[in-house]
Amino acid sequence: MFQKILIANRGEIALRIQRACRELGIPTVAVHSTADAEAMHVRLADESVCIGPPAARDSYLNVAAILSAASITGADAIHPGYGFLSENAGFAEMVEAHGVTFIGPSPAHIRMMGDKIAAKAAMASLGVPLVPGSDGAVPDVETARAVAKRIGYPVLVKASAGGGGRGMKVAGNADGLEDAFRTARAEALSAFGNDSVYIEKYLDHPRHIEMQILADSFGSVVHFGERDCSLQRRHQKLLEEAGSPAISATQREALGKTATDGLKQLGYRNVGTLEFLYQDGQFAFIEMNTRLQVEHPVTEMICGVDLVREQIRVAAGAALGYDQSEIAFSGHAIECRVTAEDPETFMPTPGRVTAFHAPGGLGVRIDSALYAGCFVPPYYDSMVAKLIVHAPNRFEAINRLRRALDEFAIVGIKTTIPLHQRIVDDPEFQAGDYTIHWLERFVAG
Ligand code: MV4
Repeated sequence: MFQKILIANRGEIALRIQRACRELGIPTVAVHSTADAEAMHVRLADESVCIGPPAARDSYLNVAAILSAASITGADAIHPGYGFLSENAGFAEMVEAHGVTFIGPSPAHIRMMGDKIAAKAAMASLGVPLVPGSDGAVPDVETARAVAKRIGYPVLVKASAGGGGRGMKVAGNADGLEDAFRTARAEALSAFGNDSVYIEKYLDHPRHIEMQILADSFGSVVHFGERDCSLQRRHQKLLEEAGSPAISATQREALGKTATDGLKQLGYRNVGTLEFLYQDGQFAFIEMNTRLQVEHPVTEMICGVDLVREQIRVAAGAALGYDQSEIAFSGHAIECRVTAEDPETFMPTPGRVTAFHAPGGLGVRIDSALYAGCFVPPYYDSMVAKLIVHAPNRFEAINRLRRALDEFAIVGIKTTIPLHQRIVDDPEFQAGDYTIHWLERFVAG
């Protein structure tokens, strides 16, 4: 097992990783920017190192500073959390080149899945269903026209280096195709330094459903079921559920088997998530995430697994020690991402938290680095707390979520708690009747 783990992140996820380390008996090193000197992740770590000024590119993305921090503290592994350097294959390579274990997949797998065209090609070869589209990159408008004619309009032009919604353009018909193609290309080049694009049939009312996978270094791969992440606004998820209100245990089993069989053939290790669009009873793979995700707690709650502990164990060379038949799903879990934003305008609201009271009780979990008196800096992601509830079924989970939201007090800054309260009271949400477009309309209307 590792002697000391450096956590290359901040906020709630840094605390989440520290908690897993502590239960494994592994000391932790926090890194922080000057803006985070008083932050909870620094206070709770065994050691801490200041790695630079507030801007993320100078601190949490500063590879040389992070590697130096690992070296001077004697850390033998680095956990990247999510965001920042978590899906940076070059970083993972450099960590390993310094004789430190990167707690995550191999750099080659991170790189493969970061290239959305390569990821789709790999999944297709492994028998995972895709959205109809181009066979790889589309080099010019003429090819784009031929592909669109074959699959039918509307189509979506996507950046191969994109993901998370950046660099996508819809063409409703042949007249709009050239413009969509050129705009997507230009945006891809300026945003990612890579103008490679591909085309898919545009699905106009899908749900976003993702499968959680875990693999060890010996070819054992299991899944922990799906999460429904359809409730998002401008590609920022607000609420996630496990399981999805839209799919049956039989569908879960089938999709899980497809995903685990595929990743076993790929030789993948550590955690990963396969993202699917689900529409009209069909699943289509779109992307794979090679990191621990923000919404991992809903999976932990229904499976009774500590995914961070599992990540650390398999990175240290341990075998899973269990198989799919031993993973049972129990009840329903829902997560609300509470952000420091105005609940109507979504403008960030950094500032001093003057009082903080977290809800508690049966089936309630709070993952947050806030404390009374802390300062929410303006430099980073605005998520300040995750409220996760677990109950025997979805109806009880929603009831518990309403109760927990009513108890939650964050004073001094505006947060999105009032928006979450409105969602929970909505009959369509309660019926589980929503697609990826539902929330945009809800907040507009
Ligand atoms: C799509 C799509 C419709 N059809 N692909 C957006 C984020 C990126 N991960 C993929 N995305 C989409 N791809 C096809 N062929 C609609 C979206 C999409 C979306 C997907 C998941 C969650 C929220 C979304 C919001 C807008 C668009």
